[in-house]
Amino acid sequence: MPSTNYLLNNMNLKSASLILLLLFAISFCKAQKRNPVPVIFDTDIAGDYDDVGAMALLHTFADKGEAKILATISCNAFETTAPTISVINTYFGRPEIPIGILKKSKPNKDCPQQWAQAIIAGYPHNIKSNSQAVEAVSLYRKVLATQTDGSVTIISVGFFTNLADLLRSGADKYSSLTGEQLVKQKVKKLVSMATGIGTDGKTFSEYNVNVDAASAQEVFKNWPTPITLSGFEIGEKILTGIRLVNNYPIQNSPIKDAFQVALEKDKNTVGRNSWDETAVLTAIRGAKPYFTYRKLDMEIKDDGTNVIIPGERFLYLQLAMEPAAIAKDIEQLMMHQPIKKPKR
Ligand SMILES: [Ca+2]
Repeated sequence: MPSTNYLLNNMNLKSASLILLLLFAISFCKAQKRNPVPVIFDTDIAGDYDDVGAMALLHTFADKGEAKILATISCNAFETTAPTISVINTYFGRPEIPIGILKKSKPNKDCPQQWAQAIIAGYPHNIKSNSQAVEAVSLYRKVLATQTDGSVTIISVGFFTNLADLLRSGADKYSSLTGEQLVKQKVKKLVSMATGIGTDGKTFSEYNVNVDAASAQEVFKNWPTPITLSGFEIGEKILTGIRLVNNYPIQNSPIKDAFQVALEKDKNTVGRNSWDETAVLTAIRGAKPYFTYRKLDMEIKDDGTNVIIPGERFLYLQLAMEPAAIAKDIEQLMMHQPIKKPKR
């Protein structure tokens, strides 16, 4: 039979080991917890509703402490875009996020399925018209000027109009730097849903690029930070929205309503392609485990066609999992409910 002393010593040893293990676990968890990614989100939200899914993902990541949304900016002059962004920011309890818009007449791409008009009519929002939103480039400059050097991720899921205008901008009251210098100093990376690789393995004409090809040409040539591209063929295969609209416990959600209206209008029973959601997912969580990268370079022709050329300027996503498995995870994030739901 062991002596009392032996038992006490043995217990102390066990307790000490347990405490050490606990301390190790705590420090490991702390090391694992990353700081939220500061993001400026640029969208053409109207012509398609994957932008709605992308905004839902972004706010979900903000609720989880993985993203900090610095500004939400429209690159589409169509009348519903700033109010739509306001509806979604308000729904997720962040009505204070600055909203910008290009103060130009083009690009102007409407909302054929009328989902934007439906959620603007049905949900509270501060920005009632595009004229109430801030001019896009001045908002970019104002926000970037106050951020830590090399910290900001820009997610672009629309046209390159604002980004080209930002590069071309000159000193103003927010910064003495040119737009290109300001981007170089403050931006960590640009993640964009744009371009594609067609059946010839080389060329494609993708909407976000060809709507304003001149701006895309400028950004692809002069943008001074790393660029990640989610090409057309990536999001095309990832279908989401059906589980969302069939999720009965989700009520009074502009995200669900937008998908419901649009899917019905399109007579779509399989789900919408998740182009823009892939850009947000990659920008915040990185490529793994869903995607891998391939390094390549591209040139944008005057008509907006992209052509692969020798070089390694861009990180280009490639699928690393079955699209259905990626869709399941994306849709789960799209079904996240706001933690600060506003009163209706
Ligand atoms: Ca888009």
